[in-house]
Amino acid sequence: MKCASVAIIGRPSSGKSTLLNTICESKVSITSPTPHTTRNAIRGIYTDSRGQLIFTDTPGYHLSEKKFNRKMQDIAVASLEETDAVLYMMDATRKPGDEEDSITYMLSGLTVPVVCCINKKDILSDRQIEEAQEYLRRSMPGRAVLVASAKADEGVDEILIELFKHAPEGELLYDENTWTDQNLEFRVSEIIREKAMNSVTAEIPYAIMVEVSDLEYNAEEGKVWIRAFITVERESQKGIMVGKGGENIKRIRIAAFKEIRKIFPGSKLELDLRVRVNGKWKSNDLILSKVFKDTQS
Ligand SMILES: Nc1nc2c(ncn2[C@@H]2O[C@H](COP(=O)(O)OP(=O)(O)OP(=O)(O)O)[C@@H](O)[C@H]2O)c(=O)[nH]1
Ligand SMILES: [Mg+2]
Repeated sequence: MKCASVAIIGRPSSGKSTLLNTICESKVSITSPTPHTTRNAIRGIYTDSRGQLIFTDTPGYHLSEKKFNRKMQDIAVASLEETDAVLYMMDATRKPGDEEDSITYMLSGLTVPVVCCINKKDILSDRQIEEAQEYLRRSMPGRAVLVASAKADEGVDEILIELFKHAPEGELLYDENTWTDQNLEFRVSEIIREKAMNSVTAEIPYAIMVEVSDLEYNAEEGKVWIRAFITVERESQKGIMVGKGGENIKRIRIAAFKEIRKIFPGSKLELDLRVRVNGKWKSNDLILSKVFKDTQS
């Protein structure tokens, strides 16, 4: 049997979470067109007859002059060296710029195997694919370069084949039916955050946090009661989130309800969802600071 930990790295919106969901055939990590959707290190587990791959989906890597983020980059490099392999996702619909250069520079110095994947094949022209391949051959010499569509599930088997090639022999770390290690509260809050993010545009998605304040699950009686808060930074954002006559929050609730119910099959679900304003919170930075620590634990 083989068993490997794999960190998924790439710029915001390159499709890291989409790929993880396709591989695990489940909603492990939420997705949206807004960059910086993923805010925590999310683990997704894939098992088949070859063995187990334990993926960590990470927040999109972005370049910043801030000292804090440079420090984060150092932490990132150190934690990547502790994984068995790195899967680097590149979105070739965007031309590689400083950000891509900075990632490839960081990855090319790693001693662990790095598998490069040009994603979004379904919407790439042949020319875009060739340019991305050429870029990766130059900046990541000697590394495997694959082309895939995480969304359309094309070329994903080839990614698994390549990763298993690099995986060391070892016993399975998780039960073969396990596909995530997230607790119930976290899974519920992420589903609500995805529906909330996808219901609004512009700047608001960055202001959204979700907190599950109560979750009572009585498996014997087949009942689940959940109270959750969508927290935004300003009154005006609250107005948009709630919508005219409560229309938007109703839509979020219905979409979240459908998905949360799947976590508790056969149980009656009550979902109490509210919006509140809770001052300004430092969106990505604070949470990012925990990410790579989590990856290592
Ligand atoms: N056409 C197409 N779109 C894709 C593909 N993979 C992802 N997307 C879309 O790209 C957007 C970003 O996808 P995510 O999976 O959230 O990207 P991410 O890399 O996890 O982004 P962050 O968490 O913000 O770093 C979403 O709208 C996806 O539907 C793909 O293979 N083809
Ligand atoms: Mg993501």
